[in-house]
Amino acid sequence: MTIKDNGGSQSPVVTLTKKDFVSDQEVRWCPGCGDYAILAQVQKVLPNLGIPKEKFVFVSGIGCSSRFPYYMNTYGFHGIHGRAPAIATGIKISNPDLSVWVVTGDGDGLSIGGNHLIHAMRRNVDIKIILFNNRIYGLTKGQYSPTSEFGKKTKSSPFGVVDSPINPICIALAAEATFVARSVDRHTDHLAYIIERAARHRGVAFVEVFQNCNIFNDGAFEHFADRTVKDDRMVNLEHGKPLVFGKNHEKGIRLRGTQLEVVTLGGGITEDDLLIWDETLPDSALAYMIARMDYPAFPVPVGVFRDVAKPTYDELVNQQIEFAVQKMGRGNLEQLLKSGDTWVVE
Ligand SMILES: Cc1ncc(C[n+]2csc(CCOP(=O)(O)OP(=O)(O)O)c2C)c(N)n1
Ligand code: SF4
Repeated sequence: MTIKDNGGSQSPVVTLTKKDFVSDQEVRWCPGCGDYAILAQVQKVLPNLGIPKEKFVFVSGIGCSSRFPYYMNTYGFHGIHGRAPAIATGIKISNPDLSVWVVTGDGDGLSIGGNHLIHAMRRNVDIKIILFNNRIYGLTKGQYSPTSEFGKKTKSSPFGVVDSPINPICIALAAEATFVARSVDRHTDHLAYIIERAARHRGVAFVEVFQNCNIFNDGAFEHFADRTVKDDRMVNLEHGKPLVFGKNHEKGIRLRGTQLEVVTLGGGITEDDLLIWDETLPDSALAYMIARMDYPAFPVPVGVFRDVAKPTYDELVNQQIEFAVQKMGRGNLEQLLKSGDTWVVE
């Protein structure tokens, strides 16, 4: 951290670095876990935001990923399973000037906490949610999660999973989250870009990160995200640009009627025929269709699916409180609880 005198009229300008966000706690994730890469990118991005360190708070639930707040040299709250969005909502409403982050896993956020996650998103609470999706329960040693593939054999599904997986991006879009994005733990530059975009969004920002659990689900994303194949098997959504992919930028995504299709450029097909990505569309139907694209029929999409503006829950709640205080004066909770129909049980 460096502190510069800015002429005396205002408080000094504080320049933070990645190191300022590294805590003194020993990191307890397994060597090689994708969580390290996500932690490193968050610590790298936060100093860019111009927000004082004491204004950040990281809230988590339970799981390997939920150990995250220990490793951040910021305020933090290792909460209860699946409830981080509720805790974060309370923090943001009562301290609107804080930058509030939720770190959750696919088990924490989509099994036990699915309900809480959906409501934080539909309310547009100004919090940033990073969902570490390793498609397995890591902390409890390898049971299947809501994002595990159909047929997957795990310790809790020895004959294969018989339920269909949740697509977290589709859930976020259906809940009308105002910022929805996806990245991959090892694509570090892309991940840093997405985290910074999420951080700068006003309103709820939901980011799914494909995260390798090298102990209980190693290589879950390798078949499309490995550096040797990703150009042909993934597509990066870039606002205002056509959906092009392939090692030589030779393939694209076209909208034909109500269906998406993969086309090869050339032979009469040009970039003008391709879908031009627009992350600001008020209707998320197209983003939903793109989110459903999956390998091998389609490239797996990453990037920003949606970025729209809407009043936030915390600002609306605080406006109502201000309005009520102006109209009726400051309340008294004790008196309120004892008012109206109350009984003494003896
Ligand atoms: C109320 C409650 N139910 C179940 C558990 C057991 N439990 C701990 S972590 C976890 C799931 C973790 O999976 P995920 O959120 O994907 O995180 P990961 O460990 O993979 O990062 C479960 C079921 C618990 N701790 N508390
Ligand atoms: S069990 Fe998996 S998710 Fe948990 S720390 Fe180890 S590698 Fe990471």
